[in-house]
Amino acid sequence: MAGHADAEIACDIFCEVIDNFGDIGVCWRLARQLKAEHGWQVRLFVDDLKAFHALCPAVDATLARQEAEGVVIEHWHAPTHAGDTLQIADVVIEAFGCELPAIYVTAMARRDRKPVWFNLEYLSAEDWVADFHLRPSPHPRHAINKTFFFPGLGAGTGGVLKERTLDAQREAFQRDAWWQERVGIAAPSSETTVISLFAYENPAIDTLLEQWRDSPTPIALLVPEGRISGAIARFFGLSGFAAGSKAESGSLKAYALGFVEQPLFDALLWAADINFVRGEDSFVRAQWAQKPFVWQIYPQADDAHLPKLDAALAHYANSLPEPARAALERFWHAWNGVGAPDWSGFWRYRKHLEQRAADWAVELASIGDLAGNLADFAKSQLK
Ligand code: TRH
Repeated sequence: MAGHADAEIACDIFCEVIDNFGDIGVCWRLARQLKAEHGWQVRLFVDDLKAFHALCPAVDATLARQEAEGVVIEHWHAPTHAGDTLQIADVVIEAFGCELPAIYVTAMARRDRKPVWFNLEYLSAEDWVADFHLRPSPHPRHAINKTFFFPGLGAGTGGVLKERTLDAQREAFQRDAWWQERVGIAAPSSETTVISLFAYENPAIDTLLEQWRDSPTPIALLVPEGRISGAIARFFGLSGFAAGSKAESGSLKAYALGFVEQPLFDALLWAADINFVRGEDSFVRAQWAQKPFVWQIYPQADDAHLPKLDAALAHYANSLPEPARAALERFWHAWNGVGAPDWSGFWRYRKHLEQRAADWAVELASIGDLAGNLADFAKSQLK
């Protein structure tokens, strides 16, 4: 029997928002891409529509069911809830180990044509990921397998999300217009180093702000309103650093930006010379931006995140000349609680870091994009 044509494939994605924006950020990006690039009929179950609304203002947090960008969005209001009528999709994605409604799993197992069931894991650059990617795991009670889908940075993993149009959009980016529109000033001259700062609270921020203030050349700091804003405000002696705020000290000028809908986030990364990013999705976007970046990994108990940080460095930094590689490693470590940041010792390798950023994007693209990899595997199973 012939496999499914893309247009017939119905896909349900289940997303539990643990905190912040990464869980829904990844699911929303994947949902849009499966719809727009693969023509799938996508339904996205999300338990927190407020976080979703921040990424997509068209989403109305009071509605049980709605549609945005061709994706059906269900407010997943209880663990047992699986939509008003129980429809089982061809492809079912449970994001980050969230538990599917039991009634839905039972119905999946009973379906004549079994759905392809993925557990989409968090991104990790660790080597073991390739060994576990696409491994099936039989359900303990029902006759159905779940497949582990591991995003990753290396060959044999599921890769990371990247839209087909992303590079063309980046190349068409209008820097001057962006500065006028988003920051309300003319774009700074090339003498100024532009830094974007999307971060969690971070004990290293004060030292870094001092180093930027005392820098021999001007620094423009762009700070999306969020968890780091309080520290910026305190540094400048302000009561807050909400969108639209500006502050200046020594060589450092800082500008607070509003949180923008997800498709507009990339432009911030394109506008800056170096990007501080965090979590999962912005970490990936910084790589596609082809600019040097600093990653604040999502902190875990017992420093379990540090080997993951080093695994990412092993991929990203491996072909840098040794002093630049060591400086990058030291700086990333310092931004993640190990050691003190040394901005000038890091940024003196700017040219090497820029070259590496461009080369790395080519390497990373060679493993294919996550949505395409997932769609290919699903179609190979739907026969
Ligand atoms: O928000 P994050 O820290 O998300 C997470 C969560 O903590 C999650 O639980 C954890 O498991 C995961 O990290 C590893 O960082 P992340 O992943 O970068 O997600 C932020 C999203 O917000 C990303 O999709 C970009 C988006 N964004 C906008 O859409 N507009 C904005 O203005 C900004 C600053 C970000």
